[in-house]
Amino acid sequence: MPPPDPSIPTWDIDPYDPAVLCDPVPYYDALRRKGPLVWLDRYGIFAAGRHPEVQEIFSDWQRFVSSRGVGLTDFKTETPWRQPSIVLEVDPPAHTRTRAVLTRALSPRAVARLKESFQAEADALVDRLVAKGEFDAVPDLAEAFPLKVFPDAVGIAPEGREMLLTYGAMVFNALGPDNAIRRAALAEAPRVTAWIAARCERAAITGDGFAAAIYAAADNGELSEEECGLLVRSLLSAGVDTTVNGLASAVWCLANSPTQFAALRADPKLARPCFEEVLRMTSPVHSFCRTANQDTEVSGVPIPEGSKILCVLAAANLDPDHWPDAARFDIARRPVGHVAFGTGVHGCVGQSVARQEAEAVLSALARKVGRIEPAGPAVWRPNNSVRGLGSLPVRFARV
Ligand code: HEM
Ligand code: OVM
Repeated sequence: MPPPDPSIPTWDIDPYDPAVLCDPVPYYDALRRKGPLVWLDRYGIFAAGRHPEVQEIFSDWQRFVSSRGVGLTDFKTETPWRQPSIVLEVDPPAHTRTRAVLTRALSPRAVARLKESFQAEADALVDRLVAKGEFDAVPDLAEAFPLKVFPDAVGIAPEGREMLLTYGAMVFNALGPDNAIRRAALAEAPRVTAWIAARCERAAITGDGFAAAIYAAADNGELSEEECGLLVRSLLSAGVDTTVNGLASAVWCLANSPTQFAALRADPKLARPCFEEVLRMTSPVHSFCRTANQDTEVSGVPIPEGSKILCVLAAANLDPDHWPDAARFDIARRPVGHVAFGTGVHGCVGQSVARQEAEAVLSALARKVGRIEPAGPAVWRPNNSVRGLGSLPVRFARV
């Protein structure tokens, strides 16, 4: 498909090729070099990889809407694979109403209450892993920790929690094109969708966690009970794969940068800034789309109404014109303005939960592990929207 204007740089790359998804940094670098906006003729979409344009597009929900989907599917002309999210895939004012309920349910106070239980769980897990010595950090740490603490915090019963990983893979892969990765993930849809829907019902909710706080909005008449169920579904969609891949990437960064791990050990209070730098370097959500709902332009490039723009958060977070020594993993950097959580009205509403989980794990590593050594090849897992590892063999040496 030709670009809407002949002056726009055009590129025939497939960003969803498994080889690109598993080794994406050369693609990010080339995308930024080609221009502020690049036309991907294979898909007939724009892509933005520089920090200023990604920032601008995410900050303007009126020109660049989410209600036509944040993947390649245009909800205006094609049928979504599931009932759209009532927070991620809507625009203000509908968004404002549902977002307010999630903001309250995931408030700093609600999240701070979890600090001690997250830390106890992380300390116990890391003790077990140090005793084990050698293991795969993806299943044994990065998946194990969120799969325990997150459903507990939401208020989901323990049985069948692994299904949350399958559902996350469906949700994030579905945002990409109709390729083999997407088809394989969605093959699981009937079984998993029914399980998730049942977990989101009010009767299935346990305790006084995030889900109970969401359902309080049904009692005060703010939202319908059905809407509350869909917001619980949003937590289960967005809250597991993201933290799993953030934690796996954190271990990967630290295993490959012994001096940075030594700096973290020397000052365990660096756990939070360390995770921010991991997010900047590895951006667990590598890209999300927006759709132009009017003829407009960005950085002088004309964008016709209906255009999809792939915003490559991971490329913006490595933009050398924005970050000094962008390719260097430096836990002292304090990378304020990274876009790993997005920005603007849809900026991640669960970010304090993610940070609380990461702080617990990274501070346990800092206090309990002497060295993190690679113990085999790291294997990346191709995903149409998530950047992360499928396997990460490591050795934890005692302090
Ligand atoms: C939104 C990333 C953890 C729930 C987002 C967005 C990004 C993101 C990039 C913006 C989407 C957009 O603008 O289209 C991440 C990363 C995480 C993480 C990298 C972990 C490191 C979580 C957690 C939860 C969560 C733990 C739940 C507790 C959500 C929800 C939205 C969202 C509900 C939609 C917000 C809205 O549309 O207003 N996340 N997320 N996320 N995230 Fe997260
Ligand atoms: C949702 C949701 C929110 C953020 C990310 C996400 C694509 C889903 O509301 O279902 O994953």
